[in-house]
Amino acid sequence: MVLLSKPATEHFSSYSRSSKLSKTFSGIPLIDLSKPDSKQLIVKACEEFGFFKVINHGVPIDFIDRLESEAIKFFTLPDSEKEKAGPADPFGYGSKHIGRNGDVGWVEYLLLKANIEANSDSFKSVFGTNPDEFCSSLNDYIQAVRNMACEILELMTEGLNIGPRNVLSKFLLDEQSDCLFRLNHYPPCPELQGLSEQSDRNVVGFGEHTDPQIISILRSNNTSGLQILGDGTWISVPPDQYSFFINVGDSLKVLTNGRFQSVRHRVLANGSKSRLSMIFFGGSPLTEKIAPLPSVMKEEEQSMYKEFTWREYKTICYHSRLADNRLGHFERI
Ligand code: GA4
Repeated sequence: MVLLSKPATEHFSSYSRSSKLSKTFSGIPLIDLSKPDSKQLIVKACEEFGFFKVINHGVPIDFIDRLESEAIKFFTLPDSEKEKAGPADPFGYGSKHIGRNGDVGWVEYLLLKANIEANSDSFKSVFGTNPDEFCSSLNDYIQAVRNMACEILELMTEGLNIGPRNVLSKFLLDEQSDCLFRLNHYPPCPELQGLSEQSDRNVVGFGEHTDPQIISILRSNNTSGLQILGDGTWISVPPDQYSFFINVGDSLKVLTNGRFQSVRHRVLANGSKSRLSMIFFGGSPLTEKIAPLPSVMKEEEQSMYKEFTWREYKTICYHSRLADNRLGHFERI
């Protein structure tokens, strides 16, 4: 395995695991997209956790492998080369600093637009020695993952028994949809070298947060680190490079009037292995109102949220810290 370059550790929050409960939980909901009962199981997972794993997803392994090897080539470049694509504002290459409000993590990343008509040409100069291959593998991957995201959103509407079938997926299929794509590289952290994964020393790779968009589709290599918060307990998600992990975002929580949970999650750094993750964030057009779908509401049911557009929510997000409760601004008391 290529050992990728390392940022310096001194400013990272590290803490003892004993300060908060943490456990490995093999009961992460598993959805086989080829099975007829998947729609009911998806709804159950979204109501209980806001998180699940999918298999038989239809994304060709070749698309995943090609993009992964391009990402490794990128993160292996000297810092001076990678920095030509930065600093992330919010798009481009970033290292250690996440967002604009002081969050740091043991991570380097590329954040890109993934709108339907977005093209990755603006980053061509930094896509290594073969920019065309990077762009084409990125476009193939994003297209396949967007299709999977739409299929999952359509299964949700069937499982919820609401119509029309595209009432959620249409947000992602709109030409103006505001989708993002993120490649995160978590280098092995020297501070943790030689310590076992059971040790109570932790270094934060990406701090706890909920995703603001509708849905996030994550794929990582076989290195652990991802944790979700369930009932006040951090649950370690065993990595699985052949599957995808799905997060309900804050927008989907609102669209379902709080019926679905948007899961709080974080990534912890590893002492010996690099973690590489690829995340597609499916968001609606900026002008779209994010409010409970009328078909979700039972008779007399009131919206739990004040009305807002995706543009308004996004503005709040970019002025917040990772761990903030952004939806709190819009909750009706
Ligand atoms: C979390 C989800 C996505 O990675 C992201 C992040 C964004 C960023 O990296 O610029 C934010 C974060 C995320 C929410 C709060 C703000 C904005 C960093 C941050 C501190 C791209 C997104 O859309 O929101």
